[in-house]
Amino acid sequence: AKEPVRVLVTGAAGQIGYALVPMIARGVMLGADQPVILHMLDIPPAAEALNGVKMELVDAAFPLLKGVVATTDVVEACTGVNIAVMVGGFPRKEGMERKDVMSKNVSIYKSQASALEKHAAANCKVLVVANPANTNALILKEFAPSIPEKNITCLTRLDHNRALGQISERLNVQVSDVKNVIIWGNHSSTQYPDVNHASVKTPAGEKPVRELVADDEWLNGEFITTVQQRGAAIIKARKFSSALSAASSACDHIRDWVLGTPEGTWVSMGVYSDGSYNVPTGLIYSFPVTCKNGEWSIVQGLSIDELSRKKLDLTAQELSEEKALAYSCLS
Ligand code: NAX
Repeated sequence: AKEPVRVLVTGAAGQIGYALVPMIARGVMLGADQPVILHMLDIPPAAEALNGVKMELVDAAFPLLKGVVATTDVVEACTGVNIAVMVGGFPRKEGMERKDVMSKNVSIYKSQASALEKHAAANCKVLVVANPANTNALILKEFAPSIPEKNITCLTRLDHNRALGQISERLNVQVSDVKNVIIWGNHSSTQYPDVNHASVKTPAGEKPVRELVADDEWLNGEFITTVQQRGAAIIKARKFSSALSAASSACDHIRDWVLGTPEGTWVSMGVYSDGSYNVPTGLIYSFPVTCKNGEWSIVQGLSIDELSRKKLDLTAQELSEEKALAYSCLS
């Protein structure tokens, strides 16, 4: 039998946490044959709710779940973890300045970075979900210098999956037959959902999405804004932000990272830029990646047309500004 893997979920008493922990305990993240020990962290005001989640995990009698640590102590939460999914953060409330929200998150991610660096298992893989996801991940990277930068990522898989979903609905095809969309840049409304290299499996072989949709106006307009603003549309409909889709996408992100992407398929992950596609280094930016043996690599050599170039640069610009704002909160 396999040794259990320790998975940390911060913000585990929140909405995404509540959807995510049962998925992890059922093997959705790491496979149906992989036992897990869940580490759940939240803050003291949520301690009682967190304990309620722990009670439900016990009640669900998940065969793969070999233990649960539910704590408000960040050191206890981080100790020995192999995977860390960072969902906890300070939400933007009405009337709050961007800088104030950033400042709260910078201080959270700075201290959690140190705890992970000191106490997590060697080679711990980190996924930041909490917004501003890219910049929180960057702060975590900066303050955990001994964690390899390749191990620190942020979630844009939800945006990627939303793009697959929109194409599947439009063409009335199975979502599992659509692949290789790309989310470039920030997990924000400046992200660029790109279908220029995406394809659909048809009885006549793989066909480009552009050819099948045959409506560039829709692909360059409404499709992009729908994906960019899907989070807001969910809040409007549900009165709460995306939770089950965020949790499911976080599982997809980690599963593909650990177990590998299928041959011929890439996914989108926010990773530390190495300058590929002339994206500035020093940012956590969403790229198309393939994964093998527990490591991601950026897909190289894709053609970038003029419209795409502008959109790649615009979202990079926003990330540079967020980075500057985050740094201004450090002093
Ligand atoms: P909730 O407010 O329901 O849950 C957040 C939880 O984090 C709360 O239980 C809170 O007590 C806890 N928390 C706050 N500070 C903490 C700290 N220092 N340490 C540990 N826990 C802490 O939010 P939820 O809807 O679950 O969303 C969580 C985060 O995900 C938000 O930042 C949200 O903006 C972000 N999202 C990111 C997405 C992505 O694709 N990257 C999509 C979904 C979501 O909007």
